[in-house]
Amino acid sequence: KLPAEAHPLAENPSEIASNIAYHARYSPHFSPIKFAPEQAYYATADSVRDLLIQRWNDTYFHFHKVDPKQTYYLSMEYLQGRALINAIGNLGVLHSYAEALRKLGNKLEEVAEKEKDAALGNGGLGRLASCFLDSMATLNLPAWGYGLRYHYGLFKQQICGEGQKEVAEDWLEMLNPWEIVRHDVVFPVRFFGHVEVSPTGFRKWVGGEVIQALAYDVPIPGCKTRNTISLRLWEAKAGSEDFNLFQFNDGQYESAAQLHSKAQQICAVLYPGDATENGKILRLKQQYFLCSASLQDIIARFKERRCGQDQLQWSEFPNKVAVQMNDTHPTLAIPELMRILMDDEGLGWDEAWDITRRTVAYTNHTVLPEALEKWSLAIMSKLLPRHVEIIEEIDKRFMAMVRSTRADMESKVSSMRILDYSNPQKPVIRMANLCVVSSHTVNGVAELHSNILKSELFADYVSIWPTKFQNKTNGITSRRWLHFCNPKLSSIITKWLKTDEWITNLDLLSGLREFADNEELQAEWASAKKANKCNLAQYVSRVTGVSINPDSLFDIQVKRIHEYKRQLLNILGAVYRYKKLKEMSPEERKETTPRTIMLGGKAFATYTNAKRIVKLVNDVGAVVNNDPEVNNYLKVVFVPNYNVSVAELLIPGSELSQHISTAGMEASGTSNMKFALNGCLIIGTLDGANVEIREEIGEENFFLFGAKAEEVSRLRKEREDGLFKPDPRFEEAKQLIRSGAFGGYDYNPLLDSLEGDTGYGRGDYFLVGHDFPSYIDAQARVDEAYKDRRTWLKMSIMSTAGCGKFSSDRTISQYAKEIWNIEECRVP
Ligand code: 26R
Repeated sequence: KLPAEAHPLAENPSEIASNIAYHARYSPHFSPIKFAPEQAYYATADSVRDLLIQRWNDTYFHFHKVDPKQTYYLSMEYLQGRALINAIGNLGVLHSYAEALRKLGNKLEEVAEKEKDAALGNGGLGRLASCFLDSMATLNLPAWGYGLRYHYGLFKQQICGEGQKEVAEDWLEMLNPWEIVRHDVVFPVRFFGHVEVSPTGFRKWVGGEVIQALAYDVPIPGCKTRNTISLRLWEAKAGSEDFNLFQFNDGQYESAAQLHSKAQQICAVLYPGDATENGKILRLKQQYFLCSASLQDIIARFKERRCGQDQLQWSEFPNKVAVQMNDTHPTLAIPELMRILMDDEGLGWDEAWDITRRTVAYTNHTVLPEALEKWSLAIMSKLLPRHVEIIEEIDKRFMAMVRSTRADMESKVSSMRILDYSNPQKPVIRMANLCVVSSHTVNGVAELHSNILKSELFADYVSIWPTKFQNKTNGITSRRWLHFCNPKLSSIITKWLKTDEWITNLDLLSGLREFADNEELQAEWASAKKANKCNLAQYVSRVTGVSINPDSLFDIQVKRIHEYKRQLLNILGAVYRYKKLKEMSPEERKETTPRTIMLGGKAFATYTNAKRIVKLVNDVGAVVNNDPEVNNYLKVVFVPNYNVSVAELLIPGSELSQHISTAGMEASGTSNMKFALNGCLIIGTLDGANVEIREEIGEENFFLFGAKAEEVSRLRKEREDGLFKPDPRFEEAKQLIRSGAFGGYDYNPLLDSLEGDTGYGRGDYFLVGHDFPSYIDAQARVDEAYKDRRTWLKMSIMSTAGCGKFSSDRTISQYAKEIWNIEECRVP
């Protein structure tokens, strides 16, 4: 029975309950027969949206009135996950909503679980963008995100006999209650066509196909503030005038709606496969679509806020607008801004260039050569002929500048310039070079990574622009990644710190240090962890059928599957542990520390070795978990379909997590921060942000192993020269897999990638063989430490206590001050 009336801005439990009931009745998405969790979810989300809309509009109008300098974060990816708990939590009405739903006969957690993850991203880069939005809103910064409204986000991962299977996931299938379509915000975006030159020498891009970009806004509520900012996602559309009714009535259905189907392709999927030429064109279309629509929107807003002024001061633009490019994916923002300023607004090159350079900044997220985007000049010239002219001009002027000011750098010009003619048949555009040349600031995402950028990847540019390069160590939002996902630990922290201010001032966590030895805190800490482990064990049993022992050490590695992240090192370690357990007597086994090793993560659909690793983990698990001699001491579980919501379950229940990439290769990592924040100890290499985490929490609380970044190139060389002597334990582990102990699949090609001399792959490029013995030793130290319960708990508390630095609030404050030059703009 549902109460009938409702107040739209209810904030106490009974008002909220009637508001939810109102939506169940009057904005229904289902037939009016039941009020099960699914129906309750949509009604609850609708009621939360009522709360958000006023704040959201107030924020927009406040920014409009104050007209501060505003940041626009351009990203091809956002990994938002679920929105419900986050929204009511940030609004401070979590308990009222829980109570309201109880009144209606539902449980908030069950209702919240009905929401599908918004997975418009692949991994770290996309999740970082989402954490950043949360911090921008919470810090009351005038800032917005721009992205694309993919219909199919990241695929759903199913595990079958062959390993990973990718299945499309239609997250928009049943209405998305968190978006509002802005039918009045539409911009044309052109593709193909040609450049026309007027008699006066003016250049204009014409012809081709024009697709409309339509805005869908997602509200991003800040924590403990009314500020609610926007994530604006563009949808591609063709107009009714593009529909050829005559052809349709003539039975030519496909050609009648040709532009409609082209428009549909643009936002169909996140990261369409780019092995084919068609795939490349589509990905480039997506990138340009984001850049063009967003810049038109930004410029429209710049003009709107200046209406009444008879002469637009374009030189003011960089004082009002900061554009941050999330990796090179939105690089086309550079030539697009130049094109609009010159061709549409009539500015000269120098003025347009000055404005563009003062507006855009670039964040690099990887040094892996295969992930540095290069676009074929031929493809780009077809799709974006005017932009190619502009890029060529930037390239030409850059070379002229270097040659006139730095004659000593002549030999570097060909590798620094934007166009790469090293293969004259197939010239390419180096997007990272275009970004570095055109941005006022370039940043890396952890201390070590930024130093590698300065000393290697971008070293030559540093000598020209010594102050252009910065570091901004990544961070995570403490709201989603501790307060909401781990309410038990969160309450304990609030109790011991006697305040919940840590939620928006994470440095306060250091106050836990003085209690790290306190027996009472340790007992509470342990009981929260135990409860989270039981919760996780239930989930694992439900999705995999494997029952795991909540008293074993929960050891987790979850992230995209990639050779540099070395899931293979983890599984070889597990195989080695299995072999040793088999060799022990029953009495000896009883002395060991029982472990549950969990791995999860998606492999890119065409990445063969990554998919083999997924299969290997599953195959090892099938043997180990069913071996009655050892399965009380070791379980190996592959957790399928790792995503934001699964992470929210795994991380609070983790005790050890693995961040074991080859030193120098993981730009930062952000899950390392999430695990440590939740009191999980880290076994890891000196890579990415691990270095800084270890510094903050203390080296005695971190299980370190492996080569250092500066040793890697020498070690690779030694390996190539046949100077590497493998540890017998490494050989044993590989041999057991090669012997067929884990089923009939041929793992030789995968394992051969770890050999120096097979001619296959790059000869253990990722140094698994080199790091294996120190990894096994570090794992032995973990086993010993776990036996001493109090020391372990102390280390766990010290991990949480040391994580203040890794708040994305800190990261975003630094971007605001040191790159964007923007200030707080709080809604009164
Ligand atoms: C262009 C294409 C090949 C492509 C390359 C790389 C598409 C997407 C990526 C994703 C990369 C850039 C990424 O996610 N990098 C991760 O960024 C995180 C946030 O800064 C880091 O924590 C993480 O170390 C890094 O791998």
